[in-house]
Amino acid sequence: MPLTEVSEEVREALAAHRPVVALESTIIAHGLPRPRNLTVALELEGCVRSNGAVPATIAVLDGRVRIGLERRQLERIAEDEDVRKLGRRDLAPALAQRVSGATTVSATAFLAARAGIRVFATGGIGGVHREWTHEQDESADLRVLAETGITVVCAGVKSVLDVPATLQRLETLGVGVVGYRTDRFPGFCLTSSGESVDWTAHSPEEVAEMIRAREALGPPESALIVARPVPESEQLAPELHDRVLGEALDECRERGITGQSVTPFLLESLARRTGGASLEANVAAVRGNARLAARVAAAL
Ligand code: PSU
Ligand code: MN
Repeated sequence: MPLTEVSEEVREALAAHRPVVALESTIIAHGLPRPRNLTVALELEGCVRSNGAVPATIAVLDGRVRIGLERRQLERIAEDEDVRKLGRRDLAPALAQRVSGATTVSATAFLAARAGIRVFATGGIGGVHREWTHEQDESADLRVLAETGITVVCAGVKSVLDVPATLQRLETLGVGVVGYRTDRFPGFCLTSSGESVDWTAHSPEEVAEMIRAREALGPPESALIVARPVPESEQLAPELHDRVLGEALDECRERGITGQSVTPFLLESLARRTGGASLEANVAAVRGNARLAARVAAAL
């Protein structure tokens, strides 16, 4: 892969078929406030390591794709305000213009799969935004997950989205959805979105068995979502969530926020309106996902 640099640690792990877990960087640069974001980024890598896998945080630095970041590279992503948000379609212009950017789920899943990484952990994936009948906004994450044979461990889709519509899209796109120890689809910073899932896995080994079965059917053409709920003790209080979400959506509309800024704005607005409680639930969810992803990768 030209223009791509895989860290020595990740390269060696992949060559030796040792477990590797991809981590995205948009959540660090645009999803969490500074300076907490750097602490979380380091913590996530620690969660992956202590559960038996090598973390591969992915980003674009000075026009080169980096798979596996060193400490100072992670610091740049967390601290530099000029770091752009890069979806799958932004990769080529970003490389050509030698810029630095954090990769979203769509860009990370694409780059991870190309590098031979089979498991990826994040918070909540993107999806179909509420009021999509008026304003078309569907995350590029969905299209890429429809075309990328990777397993994504997440806490469902972000609760600011239209969850039923997103689940419908995932079905149409052929993306597998499995609840982890639950028959409810998780709600990102909420334990449950209220929607149900058709399949449940009860252990990392069982998830690994599903991945092997997928691969036995031929190279997987679409992603498998392993949806792990944040435990009730760590979730955002649902009444509080429902109360402030409407306000956050109104604020987004009133301020005319559109495109790539919508999701970071809504996450920030929710955190502000819940006194940081949504942020804590978000961090708890990602941490748990990183741990589970490492165990799944190790079981493979
Ligand atoms: N999960 C989080 N926080 C985030 C994201 C996921 O807990 O900030 C990011 C991911 O990078 C995801 C992106 O791909 O939000 C979705 O952005 P959009 O809706 O603009 O596609
Ligand atoms: Mn969007």
